[in-house]
Amino acid sequence: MATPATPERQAFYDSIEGSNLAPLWERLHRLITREPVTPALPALWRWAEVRPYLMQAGGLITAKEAERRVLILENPGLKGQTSITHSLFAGLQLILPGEVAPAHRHSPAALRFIIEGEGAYTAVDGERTTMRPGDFVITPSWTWHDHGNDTEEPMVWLDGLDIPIVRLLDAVFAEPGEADAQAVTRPEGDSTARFANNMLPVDWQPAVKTSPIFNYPYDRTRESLEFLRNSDAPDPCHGHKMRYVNPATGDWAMPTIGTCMQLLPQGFATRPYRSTDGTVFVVVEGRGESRVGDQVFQWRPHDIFVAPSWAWVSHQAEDEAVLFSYSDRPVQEKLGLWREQRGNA
Ligand code: GTQ
Repeated sequence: MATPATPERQAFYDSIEGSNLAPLWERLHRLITREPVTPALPALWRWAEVRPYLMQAGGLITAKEAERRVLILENPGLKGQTSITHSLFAGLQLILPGEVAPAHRHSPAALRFIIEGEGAYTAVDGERTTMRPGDFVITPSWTWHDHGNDTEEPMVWLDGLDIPIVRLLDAVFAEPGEADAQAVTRPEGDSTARFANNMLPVDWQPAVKTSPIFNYPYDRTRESLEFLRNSDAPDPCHGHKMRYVNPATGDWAMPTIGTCMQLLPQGFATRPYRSTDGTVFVVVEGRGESRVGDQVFQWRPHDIFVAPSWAWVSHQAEDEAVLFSYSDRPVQEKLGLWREQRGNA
């Protein structure tokens, strides 16, 4: 209920402002809403439209000068805020042949979801991993990382970071590296051999909250989805949906960002679904359309779209489709805030 600001009340509000005081009753119902209210809007970025701009950026600035040559996917409801949802950042990063995005580290964590190109690397704390389309690669909080492209083709991936969360908490730290490319101290495949084959070194104890696997390759993800498609009925709201896990804990792969991959069979239409974690979707395979709130997005491979918190989402796959997604669900779960609702229609 609005409380009318009579001249007498307004004079009072004006008089207390200088003492750093304000009347809660003027604001309460905008703060404590019956259900989530977000300025974030549903939005779609078409690869066919974005890719030429990315290549144009490639001619304007080097990866070294830019430090990270990234076009921010900024939510149209959050202009100037450098974020795709209230809590998460998304950007498309381009590395051209021969370039290195120099080493640095920071407290915000990053995921890379590979879109185009094959064979460039990202290095994390002395180990390189070769990136291929559909791979999900993690840069945990406060780990040294640089990216390099020794191939003949441009390499593009989606960066998903928890920057807005870490900024909300005023816990951002960053440090530049001493050299552009960090020294390689472990052979490629080290983390996969130790942690990604359903085993862990016998006495190993996790020192951080992030998965010790730093590349979840697409061929293995795809193999699971393929199997599920052939053996299970699809979930009415999700199709066949899997979450990426930290094998040491069974928890999400990253402490602040939850990541999933889902397969929608050809012709499948999901029932509406909503949850409190605003979610970024990347189309990996197939064509289809998604209704997000009052918008309908037609999509094809490499398109990216965002569903704000508590907006109804339903998908319809024209061909068999595969969608990668990420959100702040692990944070909300830890805080006891996460909710979901399944619709019928
Ligand atoms: O690769 O380190 O998109 O620090 C934004 C900030 C990527 C990165 C981004 C970053 C990075």
